[in-house]
Amino acid sequence: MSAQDAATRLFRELTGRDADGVWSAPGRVNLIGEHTDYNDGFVLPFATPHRTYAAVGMRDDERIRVASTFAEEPVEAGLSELELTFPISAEQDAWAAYPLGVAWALLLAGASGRGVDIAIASDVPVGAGLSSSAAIEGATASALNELWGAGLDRTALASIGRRAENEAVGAPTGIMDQMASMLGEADAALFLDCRSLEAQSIPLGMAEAGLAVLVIDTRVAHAHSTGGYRERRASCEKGAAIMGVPALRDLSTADLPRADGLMDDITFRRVRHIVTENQRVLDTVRALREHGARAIGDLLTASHASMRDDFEISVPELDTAVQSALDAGALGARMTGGGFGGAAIALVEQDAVPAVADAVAAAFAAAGFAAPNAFAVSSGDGARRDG
Ligand code: GAF
Repeated sequence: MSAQDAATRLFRELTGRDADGVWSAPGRVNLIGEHTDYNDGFVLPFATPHRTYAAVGMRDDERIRVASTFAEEPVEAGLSELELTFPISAEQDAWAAYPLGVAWALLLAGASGRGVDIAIASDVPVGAGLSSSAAIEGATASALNELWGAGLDRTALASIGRRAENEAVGAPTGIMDQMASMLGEADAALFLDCRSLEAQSIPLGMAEAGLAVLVIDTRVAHAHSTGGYRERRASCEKGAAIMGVPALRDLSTADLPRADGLMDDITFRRVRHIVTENQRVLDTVRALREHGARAIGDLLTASHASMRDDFEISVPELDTAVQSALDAGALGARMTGGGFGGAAIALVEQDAVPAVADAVAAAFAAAGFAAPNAFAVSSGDGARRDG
């Protein structure tokens, strides 16, 4: 059964009636530009063909109820008491902070409306670093924006999703994932300036170039609400403060020698990753425009080396995925997303997809890692109404 049908069916089981509508939003693959978003920098993600569907209907009272195919029980709250709900401590209900957080953030932004029932189903792999969370946020925000007549544009809805993630879920993330999920376009990546939120669609032309993006899900679970992600963010803020700039976005590679003299080695390497990664995003956009997808492989691989050596957010499984894909002929490869697990991507010849996937699987087996899940992705559409 498709995820859309599963959401529609779950809604009927929950309420005994048909939903008022079905909305969906995709996950994202980040082509390049990692941890640059919360440094006011540049990113270049694209929307996945995998989507999350929300079948939604209005209620006659002021309550909100969310159900999903991946949870045993629905979670329910009064619209006026939503903020008392966060953080959700019961592990089995933690997922509900995403849709409930979106409703809460929309109400804070001035939306108003009656209660709603929401049934969610998804085919975005969870924990794979493809931002299944932004997909839930995007589908829910699109639905409530319409049903509550809030009239917010896609960029504003991305900010609603980010607020839910930061304040209701408690993950200190940037805006990249929500923007990619709301604004993605088929066969294009989204070149986003995370300071101005100005976004441009950059055609990828993968199929014309005979290339494919292979996602390699290492199956190493990751979370952004704790630990390493938060620490990296703090190091970036420290580096910017030492350099006397509002954000690391305001530094260029010419500033790095001065930075090196002013801060400890770890902070300097965190800063160097962000500064060089911003430059790599700009270089990738230029290469795509001037020469096409075949020209970006080395930039992807350089991005991975920077995350592995300077930002230190890779894990052995991600390094193995990248190296074995390159050894098998990939034009470039890098981990994608927040790191500490999740997925890598490899830019490969279309007809070499099975051979590269096999080579990566063999390298994982030889290293004693659990088998990875590799699949080719093309870029899909952003959030939309489906029914
Ligand atoms: C996660 C976060 F949610 C994004 O905001 C971004 O910081 C990314 O990690 C790293 O580039 O996906």
